[in-house]
Amino acid sequence: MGGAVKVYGVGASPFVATVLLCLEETGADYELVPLDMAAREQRTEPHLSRNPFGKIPVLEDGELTLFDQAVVDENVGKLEKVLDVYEARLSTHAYLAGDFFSLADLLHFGITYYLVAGTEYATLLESRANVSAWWGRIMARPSVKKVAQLIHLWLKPSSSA
Ligand SMILES: N[C@@H](CCC(=O)N[C@@H](CS)C(=O)NCC(=O)O)C(=O)O
Repeated sequence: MGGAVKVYGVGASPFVATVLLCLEETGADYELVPLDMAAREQRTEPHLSRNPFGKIPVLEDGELTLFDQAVVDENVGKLEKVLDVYEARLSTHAYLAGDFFSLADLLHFGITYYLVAGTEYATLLESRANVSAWWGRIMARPSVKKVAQLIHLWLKPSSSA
């Protein structure tokens, strides 16, 4: 076995923190390799060779390099099953907890927005009529529109001022 798993990123990122937590919980030997986010080191080489999307975290275990896109790709099957459950639930109620917008919906926003706007998997939602309508209702909320704009600048910084 070759050395510690390397995690490229900064602990302030919730995605990095989640990976670190998994490694801690499993007792894996790991090393956090910080990037200078202020200097946009994640968007330059050699990081772009690790993750062409220029994101953190990236996990390197010997010859294996994993970034979230790979994790998403590998878990599409699981996500489809979860979305089928949502589809059935949302056939009887407008929102997850009932016919009212609640924390249950709100907590889905960040990661679902990322899936729709930042990956090629938007069709997973679009192909499910009730899930798609639910997402439309969420996206129509003024609060969501405002926050989505902020996220969009983050996902596509080149379009920001
Ligand atoms: N988990 C997703 C998202 C990761 C993510 O958005 N990381 C942010 C930090 S929390 C990042 O790398 N931002 C830097 C950038 O986009 O340039 C992925 O790896 O694709």
